Amino acid sequence: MQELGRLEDLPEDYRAALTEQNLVPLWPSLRSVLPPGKPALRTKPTFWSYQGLRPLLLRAGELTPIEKAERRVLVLANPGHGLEKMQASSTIYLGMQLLQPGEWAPSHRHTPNAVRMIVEGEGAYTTVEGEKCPMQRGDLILTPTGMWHEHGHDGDQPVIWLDVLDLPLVYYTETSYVIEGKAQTVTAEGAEQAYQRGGVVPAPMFTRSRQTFPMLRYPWVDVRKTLEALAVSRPEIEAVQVAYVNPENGHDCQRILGFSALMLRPGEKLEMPARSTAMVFHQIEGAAGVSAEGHQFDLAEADTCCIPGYTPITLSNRSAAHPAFIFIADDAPLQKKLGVYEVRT
Ligand code: 1HN
Repeated sequence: MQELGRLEDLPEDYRAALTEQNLVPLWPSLRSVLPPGKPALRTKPTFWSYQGLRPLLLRAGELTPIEKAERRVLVLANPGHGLEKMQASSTIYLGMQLLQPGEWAPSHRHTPNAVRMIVEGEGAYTTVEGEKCPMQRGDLILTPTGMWHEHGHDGDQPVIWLDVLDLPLVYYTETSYVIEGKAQTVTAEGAEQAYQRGGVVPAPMFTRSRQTFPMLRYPWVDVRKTLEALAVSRPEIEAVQVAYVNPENGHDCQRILGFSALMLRPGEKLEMPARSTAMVFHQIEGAAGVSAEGHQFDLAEADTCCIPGYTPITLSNRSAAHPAFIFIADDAPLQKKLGVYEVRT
């Protein structure tokens, strides 16, 4: 590839004249914005230990009252982006949030989309647009763009969950903002029961739901059951994996980030081809190894890691006796809409 002229090759007065008129020569920067064959990736393989962060999060509960935090969160930041940017990848934000018994995180709505993967504790709930969603370990709860949400806790132990947002992307597009609101009135509970079984959806008087987000809570008990059934009924499939989708139309459950759950059978090793998306892996149950680019992360329950895009990844179950369950987040829905999604086999 032809080497291009450098900025330093240009006379001082010419560079100053360009700057004066807010002009920039392309050629000194062309190779860096358009590198050959593969993007320059800021996202670094990064691991966050739950046992490591948990005491610090509990201490935040003592140091900062909920009223002074609104959302009491430690952000899982990728050093490749700079910790202050609060990014796990170019598009994904991750945070571990703590709610103590009796605390309330007030109602608001914002443009970034969020999901919560519940990690620990009983008795907390999120109310989303009037629908009360109880939080149980492994549940996925959506709070999509523009929808009111608040968190409460009637239990007696700390509750901790993983927040996954498309905040870095929405912030980058200069569309990120919040509106504060009053406590919501609960108008629905257990709404996900209407979608208990794939293939049948509510159709009162032959009318299907037109909601963009018909299902807000994906209970782990059901997802786990589905994965186990898949492992038994389809022993030949390469990956025992399910996608979190809109049950009315089968599309990804949110527009920017995609979510799935994967079961590694006892002793199983899974080679995944390089994809253009960075990926987040969070251990729901069991123990898995995640290796990529010469890095090897051993995930125990509630551990999380991030692997940059364009990288083959090997997942392995570290137990020969028990299945391992992993929650996966990526930005494939966004990349597919943009037309830049690739799988390199
Ligand atoms: C947010 O609204 C929540 O509602 C958590 O629990 C984390 C991070 C950035 C922006 C908004 C929540 C968030 C957030």
